[in-house]
Amino acid sequence: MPYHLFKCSECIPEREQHAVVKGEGEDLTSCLPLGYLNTIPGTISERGCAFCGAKHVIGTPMKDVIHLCHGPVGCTYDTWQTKRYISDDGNFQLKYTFASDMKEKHVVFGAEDQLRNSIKEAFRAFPHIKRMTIYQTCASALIGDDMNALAQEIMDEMPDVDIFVCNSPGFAGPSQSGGHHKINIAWINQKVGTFEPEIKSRYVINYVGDYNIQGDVEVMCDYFRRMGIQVLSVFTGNGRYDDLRSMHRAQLNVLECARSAEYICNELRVRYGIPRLDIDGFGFEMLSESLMKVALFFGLEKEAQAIIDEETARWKPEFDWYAKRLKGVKVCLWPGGSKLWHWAHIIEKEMGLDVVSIYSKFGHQGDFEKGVARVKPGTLAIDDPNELEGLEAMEDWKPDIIFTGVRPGEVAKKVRVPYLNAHAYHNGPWKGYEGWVRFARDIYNAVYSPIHQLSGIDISKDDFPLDCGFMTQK
Ligand code: CFM
Repeated sequence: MPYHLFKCSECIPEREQHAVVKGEGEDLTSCLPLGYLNTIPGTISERGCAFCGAKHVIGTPMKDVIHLCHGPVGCTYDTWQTKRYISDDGNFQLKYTFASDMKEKHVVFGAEDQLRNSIKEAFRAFPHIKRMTIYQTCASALIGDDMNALAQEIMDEMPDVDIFVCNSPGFAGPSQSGGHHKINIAWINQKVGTFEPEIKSRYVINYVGDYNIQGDVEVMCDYFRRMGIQVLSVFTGNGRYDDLRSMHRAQLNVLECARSAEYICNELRVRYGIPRLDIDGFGFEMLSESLMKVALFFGLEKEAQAIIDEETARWKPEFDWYAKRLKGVKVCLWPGGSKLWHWAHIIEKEMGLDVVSIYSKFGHQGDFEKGVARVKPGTLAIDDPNELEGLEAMEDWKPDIIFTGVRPGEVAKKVRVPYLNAHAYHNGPWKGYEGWVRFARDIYNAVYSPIHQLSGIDISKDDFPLDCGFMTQK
């Protein structure tokens, strides 16, 4: 058995089936870690909750919308500074957060009046915004406030506003992934088909599962537009609420993050017959193949080839400069979900990095299947890791850098392993040809920065060496 039990988790033996080391000639059936199960009591999970997956990952990137939490004000925490899904209309959705501000008395006596007042107050405060999403939280779900009825009441009273209700409390799944599912289905049930768009091209797509982290969506949509394609809606980065109501009118769903948004694509296929095409915006080769796949669907191969040639010529030389200097750098690829397989082999193939470990906080077994298939023997794969396991893995697998989130990243810094923010990026966007250069540059800067060596020196000591001997720039 290739399972790996961390020393620090010996007291939680169930953890053993959540980590594997890929063996020589292992086939996937015997070396997949378990995934998408409830976190084992006693292990301190790094996962988010189902509310977070619905609101903070998928809901809030929608731009022209008041996003209101029906719950305690603390549930609104993720906002400007913690999320980086920018929009081109002044970042309204990041700058302002709204909550009905439930208190103990509301838990006892109900919070529907409080919510009604909050909705009206928010629309009054921002009269130019006519769209709203309301998110259920654990507190409001437990007391059973009927948010759908209330939203309908307000829409009847204010005919120019439209409200979407997302019932995905924190406990509605083992992780944020449960919330992705809930909001996908809620959106297609409540909103798709309720708005008719203006069709301006013979080629019309929805671009799905991209949340515009530091501008990813802008980069990708620029390629589509240059091919003559109309991007009817983006689910949901920099997306407009009414555009997303008209998703049923696209000819093709182009899906980037399958982990978080395959559900709505599958439903659009079943209900409206719109095919789903999975693509990949990371890496020169995968991006070029993706653009060509979209082009083949519409017969736009010439247009796609022109973009591929132009962008490759423009960005490849700079990329190569970094790739040469990244060869053999050992990486722990520790994101939340799909980046585990989006990046695993392409950073090895194109940048020469050496992936020694992959993990996912909430990936399903299908994600591990794709991830483990793409790494070499000897690689450690972990599902839903805890902080101590991360530390032990760094000690045993000795990465030069880890790609992960802020919390595990701060832990890595303490043991002087540089980290890059795989979620929000350092200097993104990282998608697209230009983005791939930015990613390589960020890795280069992290790996070759002397700061991690310098931080180990005790400057209070008399024998503090003036020549610190840190890695010199190549
Ligand atoms: Fe998809 Fe995402 Fe990801 Fe994800 Fe996320 Fe994210 Fe992520 Mo952070 S939707 S699965 S829930 S690509 S927020 S934009 S970076 S963990 S790997």
